[in-house]
Amino acid sequence: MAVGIFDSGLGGLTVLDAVSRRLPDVPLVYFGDNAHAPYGVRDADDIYNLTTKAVERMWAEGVDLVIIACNTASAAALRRMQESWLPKDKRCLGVFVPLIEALTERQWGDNSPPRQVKVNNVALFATPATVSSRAFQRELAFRAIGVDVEAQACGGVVDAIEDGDMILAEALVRSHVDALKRKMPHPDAAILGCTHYPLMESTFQEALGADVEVYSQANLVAESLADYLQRRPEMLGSGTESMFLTSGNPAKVSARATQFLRREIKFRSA
Ligand code: DGN
Repeated sequence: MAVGIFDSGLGGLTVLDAVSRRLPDVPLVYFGDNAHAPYGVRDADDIYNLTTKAVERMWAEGVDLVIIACNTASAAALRRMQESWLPKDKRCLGVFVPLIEALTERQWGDNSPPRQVKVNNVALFATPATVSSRAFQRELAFRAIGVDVEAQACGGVVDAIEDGDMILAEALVRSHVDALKRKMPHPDAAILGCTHYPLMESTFQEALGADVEVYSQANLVAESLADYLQRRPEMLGSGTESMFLTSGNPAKVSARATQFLRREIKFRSA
């Protein structure tokens, strides 16, 4: 039985890459909803409908556990999916909780009351839909008190990366960091709350300054999945090859993914 990794497009390959390095024997089924990307500017109902449809498609490949690697879908749809849609024998895990557990120095599944943590001022960089959902702040409030979060919607960055225009992406990141700093001059931690932003991590770090700790998701999600599978080995099987599905044009998506990961990736039509 494979583990599914869902993203609105190619950004989730940063998570797939980290998971396959951490858990090299676990077969993965990746679904990129490239036909409908980007999600960051869609409304919550739309994101919910697209995400549930994609997860159902992954179930058809025998996947019982899906990582919703897309922050926008994790923010706008995951809670609703878990509360009113997901059958008992299926699981969907999001990408905020591992990040917040790292930020608040908690172990997986620690449900003790919220408490004071080391960080006081947190800058969140994410898509407009993630920022307006306030899902990050909600999940953080379950675990920590006294943390001030300033969120910056980073319009345009995902499109620039998807288009391969890294010069534009860099300029946009710098201007979003400047905008954030006008609202919060001295953050002590920064969250890259979008699958694509690890590709710009050095630009974020440089623009923020060396004293700001930048939290990027991919490795934290991989670590949290390894931990989860150790506790829930029945969610895991072996034997199948990894598979890449897209709702978009497989030839185009494969070419872009191969560039992205610097190894050959072959997508097939979902
Ligand atoms: N994958 C999305 C996210 O992590 O928020 C970014 C791409 C998008 O659909 N906007």
